[in-house]
Amino acid sequence: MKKFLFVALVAVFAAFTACNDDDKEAQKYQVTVKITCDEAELSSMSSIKATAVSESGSVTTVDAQNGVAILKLVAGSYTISVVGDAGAYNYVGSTRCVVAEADVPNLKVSLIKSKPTGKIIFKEVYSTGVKSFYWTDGFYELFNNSDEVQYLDGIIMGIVQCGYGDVSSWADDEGNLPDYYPMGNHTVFFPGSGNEYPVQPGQSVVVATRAINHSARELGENDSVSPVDLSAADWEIFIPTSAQDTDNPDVPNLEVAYSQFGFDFMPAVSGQALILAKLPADSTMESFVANNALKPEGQYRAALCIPSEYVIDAVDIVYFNEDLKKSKTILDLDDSGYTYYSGSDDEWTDPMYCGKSLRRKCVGVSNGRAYFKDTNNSSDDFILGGQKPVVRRTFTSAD
Ligand SMILES: [Ca+2]
Ligand SMILES: [Ca+2]
Repeated sequence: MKKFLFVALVAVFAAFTACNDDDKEAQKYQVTVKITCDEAELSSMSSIKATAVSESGSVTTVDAQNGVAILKLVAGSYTISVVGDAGAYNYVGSTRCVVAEADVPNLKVSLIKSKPTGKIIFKEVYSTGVKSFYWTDGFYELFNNSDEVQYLDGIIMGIVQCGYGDVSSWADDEGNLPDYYPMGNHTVFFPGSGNEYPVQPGQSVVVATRAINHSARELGENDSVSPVDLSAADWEIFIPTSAQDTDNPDVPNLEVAYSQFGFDFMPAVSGQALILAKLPADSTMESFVANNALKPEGQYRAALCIPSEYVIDAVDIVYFNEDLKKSKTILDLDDSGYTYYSGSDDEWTDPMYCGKSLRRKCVGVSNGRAYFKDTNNSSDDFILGGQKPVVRRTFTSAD
């Protein structure tokens, strides 16, 4: 029954999308977004953009004038995110909106100051795996998007617990997320005492779940070729307590900060949010973990809960369930939008084992060096739906 409902819903969305493309007369309704924040802050922003992402993934972006953005949208459910550009900072906010065949005259979005533009950021991530049930070919490419040398030492990478389409069990009764991120599976980090592992401006490092040539694996009857060779990765995630994990001795290993469960580093193959955080200068990893491993009432087991204040980059890769429900797990100040994998280029289908990656948009190339979009709004910063993964993808111009 659930399967039938899912197929029917996809068919409805497909018809809906086709109708929009073909019929220019499709009825649109006016959504008036009223942006609230401090007057002085408002005047510090050079531009404010409002972006609506529909349930089927179509994106509409408009500029706001005098704190008001007017979107023209067909009936449906949307996530509206607003980003104000104030140079080193952005101001961000988001809300949900249902357009039910009527104008929405007064949708309020209040803005908060987001994190500064990231220095070390996710450039490309790949964790969907390929058929059949092969998921150890994941990789995470991190990039120095700044103009100064940055250090990997003490940078933590982790997977945020989600509700698999429903609201996270860590949210309160109103659905509000806590100001920390509960980590699932394994949380890993770069070793080093502070400045042992530099990354030059415009350079990236590739972290492999397993640093082998996945495209050379022997295929069974229903298997697909993995799109990636990770034998020359810069770093490898090796879980010493896992009987199944393998260690390429030529590729240095990240260390494990905290383990909950799992054979290896494994975000859900349908998508799960990722964060990068920086160990505070006055902590060791042992003391940080001891102070932040929490088991609030109602939780099945303890988790490493990383306070948002230490997060340096986050991408809210949402997990859709069969009824196309989804729920953000990242706070607006770290990522006011969301992105997702899709198994199909036309409309959303479950991406598990589809062999696609998510990558950030390139905003320009200067003297051969690429710069990537980082407005803390992954609906706008990433290519939605994904594409074929490329390790160390090169750019000659902006997207
Ligand atoms: Ca591994
Ligand atoms: Ca290794």
